Amino acid sequence: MRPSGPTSTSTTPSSTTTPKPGPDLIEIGPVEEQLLDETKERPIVAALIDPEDFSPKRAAEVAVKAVEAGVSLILVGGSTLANQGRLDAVVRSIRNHIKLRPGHRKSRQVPVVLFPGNITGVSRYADAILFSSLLNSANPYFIIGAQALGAIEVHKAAIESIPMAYLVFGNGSATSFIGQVNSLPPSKPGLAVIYALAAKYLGMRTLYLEAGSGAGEPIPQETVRAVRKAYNGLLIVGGGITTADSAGKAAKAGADLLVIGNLLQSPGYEATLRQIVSATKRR
Ligand code: 1GP
Repeated sequence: MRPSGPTSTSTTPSSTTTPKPGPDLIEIGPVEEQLLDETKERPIVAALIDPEDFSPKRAAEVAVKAVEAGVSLILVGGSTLANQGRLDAVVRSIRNHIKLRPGHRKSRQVPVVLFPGNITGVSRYADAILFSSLLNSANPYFIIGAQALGAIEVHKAAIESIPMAYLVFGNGSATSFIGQVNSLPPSKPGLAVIYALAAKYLGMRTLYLEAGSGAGEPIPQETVRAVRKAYNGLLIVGGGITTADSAGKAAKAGADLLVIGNLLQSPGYEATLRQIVSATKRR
């Protein structure tokens, strides 16, 4: 459970119609509110679908199975996504299939949220976007350049934006290569903590600790635990989580949201996903 603090308070919509400087401009939207609410009780799980790896039809099939297995969120994105039309098609297909399942109330509430790796990662069909800054990139483009270029699309699409700090650990992942990352050593918790504190003081309400898709080892428990102590916003952990054991460890260390990507491409992933979801309940 998150330590209590200012980042977990909810906001009330203003009664005036004209936006004014202050908290209204960074209002917590319904998707973020839902995530904060659900993670008050226990950690939750997200299924990550990369449109480069799934056709729109297959993406929807996997998303529906993931919801049946108990995930609370569908993330859509990837490091090398170039085709925005493909992204739109995948997001629409997932949304349509999740919505169209009759009598399945729970699945209707599962939001589809963008997890962009670049300016091509914006789709107006999504419920929200993790509007992230790759804080430990050596290239300012990934810290603020892409965000400035992509912001107008997010504005036009009028989708909910969830401000997020993104930290990438280790070498060898597509994320660290594409993002020109000054990678954090996974077993140096102190270095992760100073970035987590910077994220907190910059007002970023969400922090994602990323080991990289397909990582041999997830972020070590000691590192997640140290970051948890320093940071009271929504803490996301992903990369290399493929078993109930590794999911349970991340949950016990204090992660609020676990992201599962690669596993969704393995035969029999549904059963493992169910075990992962139930392992996160035992913090
Ligand atoms: C990648 O953290 C996510 O951005 C998920 O990683 O594909 O290893 O599950 P995996």
